[in-house]
Amino acid sequence: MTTVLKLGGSVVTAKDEPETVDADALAAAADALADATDASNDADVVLVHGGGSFGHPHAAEHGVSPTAGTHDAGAVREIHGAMRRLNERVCAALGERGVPAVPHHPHSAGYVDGDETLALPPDGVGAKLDEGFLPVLHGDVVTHVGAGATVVSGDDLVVTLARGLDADRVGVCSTVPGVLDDGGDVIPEITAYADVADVLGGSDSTDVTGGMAGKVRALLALDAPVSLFGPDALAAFLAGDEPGTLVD
Ligand code: IP8
Repeated sequence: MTTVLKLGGSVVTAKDEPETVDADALAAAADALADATDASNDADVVLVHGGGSFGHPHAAEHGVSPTAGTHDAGAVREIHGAMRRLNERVCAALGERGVPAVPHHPHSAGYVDGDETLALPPDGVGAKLDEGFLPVLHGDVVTHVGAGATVVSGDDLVVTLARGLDADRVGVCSTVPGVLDDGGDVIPEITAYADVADVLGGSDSTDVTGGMAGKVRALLALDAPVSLFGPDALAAFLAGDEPGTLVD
């Protein structure tokens, strides 16, 4: 049973404080992962975390995004360096609790090819799982053919990894308890984009501003069921429940 789990950057960092971990939130997430895994990661969990107050401010400062690249190597080092620092903190929090967490940096392991596709060989991640490690990936800045380097989000990594590893379950933990309807209630299940087009908007332009539309579309295309939930439901998800919104 392979599970790909994304922890949103805003879950584990203090959003408005540059390069600041939300220590309580990270501890709570690490506790939940420690309870659900063992010292040899027999549960085959792959963790991906977002950028929060580490990667995003540096990316914004240099004008780098998924669609705007840079050839400035210093900018690349700065953005990637910030993400490595957060990754170290996440791995350390897990390691302190006996979770066999090891880093897997997308900047070194992958790139975006000429077809705008994220090429991240799943074999390296799979080998870590086979050896009993819990790979911890993160949103990053990666080489982008024809554009220098661009930002790849944790959400993109989740989709690529879930497909490449043939994951059985996917979880996306953010600060909201699921996909919300117009009244602010959690939509329990989404099986087709048409079901939620009114709420999420039909246009791709929503995605550039961080909307849910593109995310839900990409997750619907996966074979594995995906749960979108808030931090309070992380333990339940890891225990096998389907909290929040199920995209299937
Ligand atoms: O927070 C972004 O990852 P995300 C990573 O998952 C960087 O979108 C480098 C800003």
